[in-house]
Amino acid sequence: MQDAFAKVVSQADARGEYLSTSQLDALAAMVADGNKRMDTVNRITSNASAIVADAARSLFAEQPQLIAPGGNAYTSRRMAACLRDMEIILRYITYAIFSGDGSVLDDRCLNGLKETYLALGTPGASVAVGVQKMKDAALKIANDTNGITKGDCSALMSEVSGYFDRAASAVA
Ligand code: PEB
Repeated sequence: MQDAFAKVVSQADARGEYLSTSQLDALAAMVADGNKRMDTVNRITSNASAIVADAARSLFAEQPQLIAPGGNAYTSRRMAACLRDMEIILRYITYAIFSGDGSVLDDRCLNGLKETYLALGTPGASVAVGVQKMKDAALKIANDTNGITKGDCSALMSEVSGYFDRAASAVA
């Protein structure tokens, strides 16, 4: 697990070089925009239950076979496991946003997840749809300009999108 700082340090160390100007510039920009990152993590974190529940509700409305008898989220036990999985994925995405680096998400959550779903007989493609729905909700909440000074968050939002896309494509 690395953050954006550790990553450039290990890249520079692998080449036996000092940090480059472009690396320093990129990190300086990240620090300058740090409040946007913290706000984004805070907003997603404090709305996590709603993000998960709404995405799951919408997934089950689109794919009712999941909650029909015999479905992969049928019975409370499987429903609970499903909601828990979505919550875990969202939690690791917030860690990646906070760190400015996806390695925590890759190493501790996504690595082997597709194989786990294959072994369980859980449809990874449906999990991916759930993740995309969480992405839409999270971006809406993170981008809500109500009550805050409006700034340019486009780069951060595309980074955030990227973590959700990475999670979705890892299980699909
Ligand atoms: C991954 N999910 C499940 C299991 C594991 C994970 C390891 C098996 C053990 C258990 O049931 O607890 N665990 C989870 C995860 C990490 C981890 C992400 C990362 C660190 O440690 N069912 C559906 C939907 C989908 C779903 C498509 C969107 O119909 C999920 C939610 N995951 C689901 C279900 C089970 C499961 C387990 C239903 C239970 C499977 C079963 O027992 O049949």
